[in-house]
Amino acid sequence: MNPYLDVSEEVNDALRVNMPIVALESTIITHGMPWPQNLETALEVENAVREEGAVPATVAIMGGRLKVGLSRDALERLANGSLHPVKASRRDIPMLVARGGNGATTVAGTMLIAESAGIRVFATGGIGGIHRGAEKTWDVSADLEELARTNVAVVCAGAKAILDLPKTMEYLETKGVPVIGFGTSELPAFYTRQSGIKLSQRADTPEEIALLLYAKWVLGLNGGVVIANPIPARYAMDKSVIDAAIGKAVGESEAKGLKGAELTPYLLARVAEITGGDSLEANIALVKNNAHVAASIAKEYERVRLKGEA
Ligand code: PSU
Ligand code: MN
Repeated sequence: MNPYLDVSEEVNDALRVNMPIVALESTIITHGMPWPQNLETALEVENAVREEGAVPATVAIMGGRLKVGLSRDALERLANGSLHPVKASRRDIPMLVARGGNGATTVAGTMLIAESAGIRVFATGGIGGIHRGAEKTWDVSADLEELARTNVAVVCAGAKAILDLPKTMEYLETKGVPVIGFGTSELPAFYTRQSGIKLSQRADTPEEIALLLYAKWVLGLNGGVVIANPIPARYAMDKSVIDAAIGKAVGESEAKGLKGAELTPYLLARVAEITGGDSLEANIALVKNNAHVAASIAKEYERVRLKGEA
């Protein structure tokens, strides 16, 4: 057992009785959305998981402890910025633990902590990927490497077009990470339902996905799975509006010479500003939708797993 892990009582009970659990990340709260919508969204996303009969497990690092399952008070202190949490990916975790620091976990950080707690399903908004211009900058999110090695399924709305989506897909293919369209044969592009990129794998029910996850991990094929769930149609944005906003934000980031961990938060915040908050509304809707789908997958996965082990 990981001596730095603090699993909440609720999540611990759920693990003990094989209830479905959905991990949730915290960078989206601290570096992906403004206060106070970030706290409201974090609470609503937890509720979405509960509505499906699963238990939410939001992950963060507080006082050097790897927390799995946060109280409302802890969520609020993270969201309002009073803890000054750093964006915590795989590389940041040892230092935060050693120094008792506070961190909000990215997709990569959440995956590795979820796995160590025994949680296999995780819901978020969008994964990190290969940034535009990566042929010059080498900016490849650690999320992709984590997906290659850690046994957690990530339900997302695809990836934002702040990234180079074709390169991101090539990398996932190289690393053997299945990318499954949920009810779609095309990679969703976060704010819009379509990217023009065809997917090789599609599933139309949570059960199909659960069977695939079980097969993958029983086969000893370590690594994650991306479940790409399009934004609900009524919240999807106009492609020309969002493409223009992203183009502007990327151009500004290049002019400022931004790089490293600060780039993604900058782009997310600028796109929200440029669209006058419209993108934030879409973002909130798609994360909640992903939480519902992840919970239904977690339920099916528990059923399939318990049957397989019987
Ligand atoms: N993409 C989004 N929203 C987000 C992020 C990415 O559409 O909130 C966050 C996630 O936490 C993701 C991280 O894991 O940014 C990736 O950051 P980087 O590109 O620095 O690896
Ligand atoms: Mn990066």
